[in-house]
Amino acid sequence: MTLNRFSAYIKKNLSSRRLVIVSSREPYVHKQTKSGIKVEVPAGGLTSAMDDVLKLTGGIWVAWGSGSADKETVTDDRVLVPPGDPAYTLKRVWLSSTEVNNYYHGYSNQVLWPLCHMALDRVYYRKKFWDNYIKVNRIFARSVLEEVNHDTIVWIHDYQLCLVPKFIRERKSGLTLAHFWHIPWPNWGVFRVHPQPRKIIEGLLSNDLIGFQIPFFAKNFLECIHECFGTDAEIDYKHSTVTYRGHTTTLHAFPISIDYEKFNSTAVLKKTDSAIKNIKNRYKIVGHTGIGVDRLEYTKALLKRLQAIELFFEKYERFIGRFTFIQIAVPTRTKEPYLSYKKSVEALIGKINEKFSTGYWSPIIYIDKKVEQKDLIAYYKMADVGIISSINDGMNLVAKEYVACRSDEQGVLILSELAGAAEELEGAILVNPYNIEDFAQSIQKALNMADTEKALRMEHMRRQVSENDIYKWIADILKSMTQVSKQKQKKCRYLFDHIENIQNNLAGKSLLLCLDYVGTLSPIVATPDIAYLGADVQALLLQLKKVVRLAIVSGRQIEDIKGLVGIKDIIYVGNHGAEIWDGEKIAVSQHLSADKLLLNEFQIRLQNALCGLPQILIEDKGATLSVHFRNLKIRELAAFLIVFEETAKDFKDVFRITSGKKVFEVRPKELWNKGDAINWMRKKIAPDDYIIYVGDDTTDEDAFGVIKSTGMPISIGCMPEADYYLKSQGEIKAFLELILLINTPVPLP
Ligand code: GDG
Repeated sequence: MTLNRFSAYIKKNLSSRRLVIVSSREPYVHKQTKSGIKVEVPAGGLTSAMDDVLKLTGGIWVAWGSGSADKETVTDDRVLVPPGDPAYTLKRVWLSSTEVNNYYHGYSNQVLWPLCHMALDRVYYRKKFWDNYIKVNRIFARSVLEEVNHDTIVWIHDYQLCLVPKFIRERKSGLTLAHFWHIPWPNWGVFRVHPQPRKIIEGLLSNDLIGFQIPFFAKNFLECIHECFGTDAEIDYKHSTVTYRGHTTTLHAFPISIDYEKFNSTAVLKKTDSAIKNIKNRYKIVGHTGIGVDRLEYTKALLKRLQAIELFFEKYERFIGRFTFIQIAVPTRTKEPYLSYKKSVEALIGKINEKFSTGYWSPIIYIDKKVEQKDLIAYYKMADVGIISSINDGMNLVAKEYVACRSDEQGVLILSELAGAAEELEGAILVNPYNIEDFAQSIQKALNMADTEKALRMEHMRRQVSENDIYKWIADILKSMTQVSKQKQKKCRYLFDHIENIQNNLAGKSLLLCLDYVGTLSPIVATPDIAYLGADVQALLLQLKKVVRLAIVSGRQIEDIKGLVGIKDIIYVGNHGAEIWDGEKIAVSQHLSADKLLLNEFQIRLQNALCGLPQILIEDKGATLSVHFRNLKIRELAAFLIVFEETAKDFKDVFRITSGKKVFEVRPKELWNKGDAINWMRKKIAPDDYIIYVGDDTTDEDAFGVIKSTGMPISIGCMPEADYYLKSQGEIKAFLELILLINTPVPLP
C-alpha cells in the first residue's frame, strides 16, 4: 500500500474519530546538552513504526517523559511533534525514579521481557516491581481517560502496559481498546513461571482487539487462557475470540513491517553510494562485508552471531582478509544485565579481532552508538550479507529494512528461524542460532551464492515486504479496530444497567420466555450428559411458569431435555428447532430419512478419521449431530480442525455446520432451526405474546434474528445480534428473579 493510498484510506475511515496511542517509550526525547536542548529519536521498532502512523492520522500519543529536558519543553504536559513539522500531540506522563526502576527496569524488563523471550534464567521478580507496575499502569490509564470521548479509539502498545486496558475499561466500558503485542507470547509451559499470569492476561482481556506478530503467538496466548482460566473464559477457536466476564476480545496476527518505499528510494540515491564510498574509505574495507544492526540486547543474541563468525574464519580461512563484519550495536536499557552483556560482546569481538587480524585488516568493525538512518541505509546497501541471530524475536524489522535496501537484488539475508520475520521472508537462509556449526556454514554459503540465486531469493522477499509494508499493517489494524468498534456500537447493552427500561418495556405484556439450555440455564460442562439444572433455577422456573409462557430451547433431543428440566406443562424445543413439544404432545418432529443416512455416513467417516483423538465426543441426536471438542488439548486442536474440515467439505451441500462453544453442530439444511421454531410458536401458540429469548451460542442467533425488532434478544456474553447481555451464565438466576418480580402483581394495601 502506498503512502497516498494509505492517506486516502485514513481520510475515509478515520477522519471523524480520535486516535490515542499509548506506549511506555516516547517517540521524541528532549535532552539537556552542553549546547542546549536537543531532540533525540530513540532507535527501536515500536516508536519508528507508530510515529509514521500518527504523522498521517494526527491524534495524541501518551508516553513516559524520560528525557532530561522533557519537562521544560511541554505546556500542560503536551508538546507538538515532530519538531519543526508538527503533526500530532505528544502527551507525557511523569514517573519518579523509584517508579521507573521498579515498573520499567524491574517488572517490565526483568520479568515480562525475559519470560516472553523464554530467557527464564534471567527472570528476576520482586514484589515492589509488581506494586509499581500496577501504580504506573494506573497513571497511564488516568492520563488516557482525560483525552477520550465516546468515539475515541485507544491503541495501547506492548508488555509494559498490560493493565492499562483494565483500568480504562473500569471507567469507560464502551470505549474501543486495542493492544499490539510487539514481542513473542510463549506457550503455557513457559508462561506459567510468571508470578501473576492471571492478572496479566485479565488486564489484556479488557481489550476489544489484541494484535500479535504471528499466528503462533496468538495460539500460545489462547493456550495460556485455556490453562489459566478453564471454563471461566469461553474461547471460540474458529473466530479467534475470547469471552471473559461478558466482554469479548478478538485476537489476530498482524505482522508488523516497515516503510518500504522510504528505505527503497533512499537506497537508490547517489548520495547513498557516496556514503558507501566514505564508509569503505574510513574503515579501509576491501572484499565482502556483512552487517548486523541491533539494540545491544541479549535476545538478539550477538554472542551467538559472533561465535558463528569466529568458527566461520576458523573453517574457511580463505575469507581471512576478505570478509569484514560490521556490527552496529546501539546501547539499550543501560543497567544490568545489559552492562555485563555489553562487556561480554566487546570481549568476544576483541578476542576475534586479535585472533584473525592482519596488519591492514580486522574481521569485525564495532560501532557502539546509534547511526543516522541515511547512513544505516548505506550500510545495508553495502553489505553482501545481513545477519539476524535472535534467540526469540517478535518480528525483527532490521531483516525487512535490509531487504528493502537491496534494489540491486543482490545481498543475502541470514535470518534466525526464531524471529517472527522468518514466517514471512521466504528467500532468507534460515538458521538456528544455537547451531553454531550450521550458522558458520550459512555465512560461507551466502558469500559463495551465485548471483542468479541471490536475485531470485531477494526478488521474492522484496515483493513480500513491499506488498506488506507498514501502511498495510496500520490499515489492517485500524480496519479491525473499526470493525470491532462498530459491533460494540450495535445496541448490545449490559442488562442490569437498564432495569428500568426493561420494566417499562415489559409492563402489561403477556410474555413468551424462551430459554436456551446448556450455557444459559445450565453451566457448560465437559461432557453433555452431565449438564444439570440447578435446584434454585428449577424452583424459579416452576414459579415463573405460573406468570409467563415458558419454552426451553435446546440442541438435545426432546425426551432428553424434558427429562433434564423435569417440569411439566411447558414448551420444549429440541434438536435446535427440529422438534417441538407444545406442552401436551409432540407437535413438530422433523426427521428426514435420506438425511439420516448421510448423517450416519458423516459420523462413520469422522470417527475413522479421528481415531487418534479419543477426546472428541460425537453425539448422535437423531436428526442432527454434535461434535464436542471441549476436552481436546490445545496442541491437538489444529490436527482436529484439519480432519473435521476435510470430512465436512464433502457434505457441504447437504449439511449446515455451525460452531458453538467447543462444539460443531451438524444439521441437514432442510431442518428447522431455532428461529423457525420461534416463528412456529408465534403463529400456533402465542400470537399475542411478546417474546424474550435468552441464549449463548451461535445457534441462538437464528432466534435472535426473528425477534430482532419485535421482541427482546438477550445473550450470555455480549453478542452483536442481541439487545442486552448478561455477563455470564451465573447471572441467569438474577435475571429469572427480575422477570418474576416484574410479572408478580403488587398486592393491594
Ligand atoms: C520490538 C520487538 C519487533 C537500530 N539501530 C539503529 C537503528 N535501529 C532501528 C532499526 C529498526 C529498529 O531499530 C530495531 O528493530 P527491531 O525489530 O529489532 O525492534 P525492537 O527494538 O527489538 O522492538 C521486535 C519490533 O518491536 C516492532 O514490533 O520487530 O521483535 O522486539 O527499525 O532500524 N536506527 C538508526 N540507527 C541505529 O543505529 N537510525
